[in-house]
Amino acid sequence: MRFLLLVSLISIFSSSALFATPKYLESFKKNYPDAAGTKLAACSTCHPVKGKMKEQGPFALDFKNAGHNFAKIADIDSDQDRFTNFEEIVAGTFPQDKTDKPNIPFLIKQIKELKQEVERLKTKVKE
Ligand SMILES: [Ca+2]
Repeated sequence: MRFLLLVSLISIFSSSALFATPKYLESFKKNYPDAAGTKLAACSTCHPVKGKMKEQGPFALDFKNAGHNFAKIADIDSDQDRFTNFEEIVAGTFPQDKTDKPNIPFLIKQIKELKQEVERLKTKVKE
């Protein structure tokens, strides 16, 4: 009985899926700190089917194919909804769900604020 329990525990803890998800979720939060407190900072951003962690959505597959590098998939539209993954994450919508899209006026406002911040930083660098 103890042997079976030990074998089960080894099997569970050696599963790469079990360890991979929290590691990549932490990486996601570091790459997108503003998304840390949103619905996107959850397993469902990469695993859209609840309870089926082995199933990966298009965002997760692009992330995997890009060597687990979020920067490399920022300009990709993983779910084919005409918004890049970066735009979706900034807007707080799922980059793996084509029915969940950014609100255009919100996105335009965010882009204007980012451009103003870039100009402010450029001015500061020149000083
Ligand atoms: Ca989407």
